[in-house]
Amino acid sequence: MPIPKVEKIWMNGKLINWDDAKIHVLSHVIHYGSSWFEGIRCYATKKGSAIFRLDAHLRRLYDSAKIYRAEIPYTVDELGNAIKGTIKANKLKACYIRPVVYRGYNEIGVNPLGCPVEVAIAVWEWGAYLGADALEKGIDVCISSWRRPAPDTFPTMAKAGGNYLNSQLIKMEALANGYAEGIALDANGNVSEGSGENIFVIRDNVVYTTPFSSAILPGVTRDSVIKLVKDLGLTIVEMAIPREMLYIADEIFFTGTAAEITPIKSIDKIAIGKGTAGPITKKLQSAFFDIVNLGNDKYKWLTFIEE
Ligand code: PPE
Repeated sequence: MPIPKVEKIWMNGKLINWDDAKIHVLSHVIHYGSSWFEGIRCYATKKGSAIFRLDAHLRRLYDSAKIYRAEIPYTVDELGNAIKGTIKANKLKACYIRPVVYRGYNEIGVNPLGCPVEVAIAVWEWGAYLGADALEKGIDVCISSWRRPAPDTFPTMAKAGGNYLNSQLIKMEALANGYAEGIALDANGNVSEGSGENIFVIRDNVVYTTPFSSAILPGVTRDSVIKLVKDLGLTIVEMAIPREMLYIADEIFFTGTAAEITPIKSIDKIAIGKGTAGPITKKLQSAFFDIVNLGNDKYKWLTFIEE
């Protein structure tokens, strides 16, 4: 789907026209993958437009840059205000927000330190990530033949553009084989995550998810769902998950900003549970959508655009 164009993009401190948001072909990021980004959703709640967990996403953006010794030339508050300003300027009620920090144009060569750290923020309307029926009926996925990076190769706690070459391989292979998404194992052969989602597995009413040490991105939705699981009075266990535990699970779902809470109905053509969204998945979906649709903010997760 082509990106649904809006009017303005925030780039290095200014709102400019969508078509003018360009960079030089010799920018460091193009050649060496030196970018860090976020995906954030703004929801049209019953109480007004609100950004979901803005602080957590901005924190991860600064963390990602720090891991790569890049200093973002704006404060957290400045970027938070820029995000709100970009949504307002484009008159959107609900949207996906994509802040991206990148090494720009100056020197060539691997060493990034001589290249400026630049920032852009784009917003657009983005519906269900894994298809219209996905949230309700679930999706068919496979285990990827591609693994997530070993711990001392690419840091997966950084949401770096370069990491998404690995994600692209996982996604393309899954699509080529007729699946909606792929799940990658980590370097030890334990379950890691999807190309753009974390994973939760339920068996005998216990909810399991993979730990940071399984080469995952520390998802903001993952963190939110862990809190929702605890509030439902259920047990959450973060542990290395063997591949075969997926096949014998009662329920499995993906979490992500784009994917939200998407049930998985089969893995490698083995039906999971009854082959539809299970009861705990449905409870968690309804707790999540109550917050973002109704604007019930008991967790202080929403930043309303108009205070
Ligand atoms: N793992 C990966 C690899 C990942 O990219 C995401 C988000 C997650 C886990 C979940 O993280 P969080 O959104 O904080 O709950 N993937 C983003 C990009 C998707 C894309 O195609 O672009 C997203 O969901 O916005």
